[in-house]
This record gives sequence, C-alpha cells and structure tokens, in this order.
Amino acid sequence: MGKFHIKDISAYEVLDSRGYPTVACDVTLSKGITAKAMVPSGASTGEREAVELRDGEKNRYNGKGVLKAISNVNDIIAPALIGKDSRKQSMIDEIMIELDGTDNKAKLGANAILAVSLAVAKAAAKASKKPLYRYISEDILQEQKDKYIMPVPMLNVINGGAHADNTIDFQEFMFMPVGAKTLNQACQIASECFHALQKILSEKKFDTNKGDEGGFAPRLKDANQALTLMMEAIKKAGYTAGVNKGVAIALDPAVSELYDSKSRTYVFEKAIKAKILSKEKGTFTSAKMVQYWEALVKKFPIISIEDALAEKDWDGFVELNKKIGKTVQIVGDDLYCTNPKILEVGIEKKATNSILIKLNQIGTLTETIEAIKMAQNNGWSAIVSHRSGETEDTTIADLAVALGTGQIKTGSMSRSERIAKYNRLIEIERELGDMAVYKGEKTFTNLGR
Ligand code: 2PG
Ligand code: MG
Repeated sequence: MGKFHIKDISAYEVLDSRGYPTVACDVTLSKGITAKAMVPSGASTGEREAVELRDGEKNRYNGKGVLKAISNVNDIIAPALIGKDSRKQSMIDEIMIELDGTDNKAKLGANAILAVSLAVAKAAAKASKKPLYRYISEDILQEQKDKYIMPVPMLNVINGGAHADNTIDFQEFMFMPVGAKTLNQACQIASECFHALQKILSEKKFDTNKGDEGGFAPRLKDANQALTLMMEAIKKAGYTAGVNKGVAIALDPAVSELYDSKSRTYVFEKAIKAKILSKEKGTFTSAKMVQYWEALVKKFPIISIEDALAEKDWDGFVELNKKIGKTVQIVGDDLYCTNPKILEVGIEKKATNSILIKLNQIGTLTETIEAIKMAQNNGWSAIVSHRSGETEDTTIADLAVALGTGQIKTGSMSRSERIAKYNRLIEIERELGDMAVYKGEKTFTNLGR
C-alpha cells in the first residue's frame, strides 16, 4: 500500500459552538498521516437539505446525540473505504453515496458522510505535502493557478431570527469590507466597525449580548433601525458606507422561517409578539415582500440579499431577481440547499443570480464542488458559508480560496469558531504572498456595480 491509502477511519462525538454533539472523524493513511474533520450544524435549515442524522433519544443530549451517525461511519463506511486511495475523492464520495442509497443521505446521515469526505481530502492533502486549498485546486480540480482569489468576507454583526432571542425577525445583517486591499485589511476594517457598533449600541442603551454567530442581538424595532446603526458604526470607525467603496452591507433575512405555506404570507412573528407590529401590518404577501426589498436597497448600500423570499416562493424570487437582480446579488440558500439538481432549476428559471454553499446541506466535497462550478459556469457567484452551529474546523476557508468564490460568509468578529476561519484566511494570504488577490469592489462587476 502506498502512502495515500486509507488505513483507518474512526468517528466520534464532539461538541459544536452551541454545545450540541456533532460528528468528528479521523482518517489515518498507511504511513501514519492522520487528519480530522468536524461537521457543522444549522438552525434555520432548508427543507431539502441532506439529512442530519440525530439519535432522537430524549434522555441523551435532548435527542441530539449523533451516535448512530458515528456507528454508520465506523461500521459501514470505514470497511468500504479502507485500502482505497485517498486522492480519489470523487470515487470515495461516490462509494458513500451508493452505500447510503437514498437521494438525501437519510440512511447513513449527511453528517456521517461529510465528516469522512472532508477528513479524506485533508489526509490526502497532508500526504501530498500541500495546504488544503492547493490540494483541492491542483489535485481535485486539476487547475494550476498563478493567482488565488481571497474572499471578501460577509460579517454577520447583528443577529436575529432563529439565531437570537430578540425582537428582530430577519436573521443576519452583515458588513462587507469591499474597499479593503487585502483580506488582512478587510479583517481590520471589519473589526473596527464591529467595535464601533458595540460602542454605539451601549451608548444608546441597547443590549450588546451576542447571538449564535457572534454578532450583537439587541432588541431593535426593525431592519431599518439595525441598518441605521450599522451605517453609524461604519462612519464612527472612519470608513465610507457604499456598495462599491468602503463597507457595503449584505443581508440574510432567512425568511423561509417566516413563511406560512397555507396562507402564502410572511409573518413577522417576533415583531408581532413584541407588539412592534400589529398582526395585520406584520403579515406580508410575496408581492409586498418584493416591494419591501426594492425600497430597502434604495435606502441603504445593500449589495447582497440571501433568502429574501421563502424556499417555496419560487415566483417571488423570479420577480425580485427581475426587479433588482441587475444591481443586487440575490442569493439562494434554503432555496437550493447546495444541491446541483435544484440549482439547475434555479438557473433555468433565473430565480436568483447567486448561490450560498454549505457543505453539510449536500454532504460530500464532490457534490459541493459540482454546485460551485455549475454556478460559476453560468455567470453566477457562489458564496461559501459556515453554519450557525460551528466548530474549530476551518475547511471552508480553504474551499473558498481553492474555488476562487471571491466571497465567504463566516460570522462576526467574535467567537473563536468564527474567528478560526478568518485566522485561517489570514494565514493563507500570508503564505500566498504575491499570489493572493483580494478583489474587493471588483467582486461585483458582474452586477454592473
Ligand atoms: C444561514 C445559516 C448560516 P443556519 O441561514 O445562512 O448563517 O444559518 O446555519 O442556521 O442555517
Ligand atoms: Mg441563509
């Protein structure tokens, strides 16, 4: 057996950033090289995501244990992969897809399969003596690059929706430091704006507690108020707010969470509960939602909106993309669930102009890369993303650089599971030296901006 052959695969339970169990997996190659991967977990999940297998035993971790997924790795996946060449990523992923046999990885669990898929890639990278981003680029994609694109980060500094116990129905309000010259400088700008926001919030007597992704979770009135505070913070930190200079704003309202399929309306439940809106004022039709976004992007320097409509509201997406998609990035997250088959439908319908990429929504590295490439080949952007439940695993940083996505969404400027990804990007940029390119405002030239 050569040094790339898999000798052992061993999975076990670890904890994610919310303190819930998740799958970790160690892969050992024949000459003793080992690599570990850990799987993240979402809270506002899309209905068509691959299955995250949980034990459901109420007396253990409130049913959230992942021991079944772990035994699926150790007892079913490991015997099928031991002895295989770790560099054959697509073959390895295909074996697991076949072993599972369902179209949503319901039998073995996407959490089981992904842990193995990523640990195998990391082990092969180590055995190739290459950093993961270079291994993915040169060996998996078979691309020789003289420049690598460093992603512009989307930093989620105000958390609401399913990620925070406050009054804001929309989930994420993000800074995008498009005016930076390097990723390193983007982190500096983001950190300064984040801390300016903290000062402003506490001066105005708002809560500076944090939500799941390390952004603030104040009890605000509405999106308008959140955006106004962000604009103040950008200014206070000494930067300009703008879509093509300084700091732009990106949103993920994640409104699948607000959608009532029966009445086909969006219900702002948190605002209604907090008596900020009446039931009537807090209930939007799809057309009203589209109008709302059209007005909001005129008022604030918003460059990107993710899940602006619900995953079931395809017509609403098509309408919004028609109205503002020429100048605003319209991103589908719950809508596509990183699934190349669903993405194909979106491209056909012109439902959005961008896709959010989350490895655990689909469950293998190979299918994730397929989704990114499909988007890029159709002139769309693909944004690599964390989940609200994360670990210290930094694979997504390497993936964004390897695939040249130009954008990454990985949380706020606090909480180590988020910062770990920024620190990995800083490390990659340093290692690449002149080979690293931060495109900044040029990221959105396809939008006529
Ligand atoms: C999202 C994500 C990550 P979750 O909706 O984009 O920010 O949240 O992981 O809870 O689905
Ligand atoms: Mg989302």
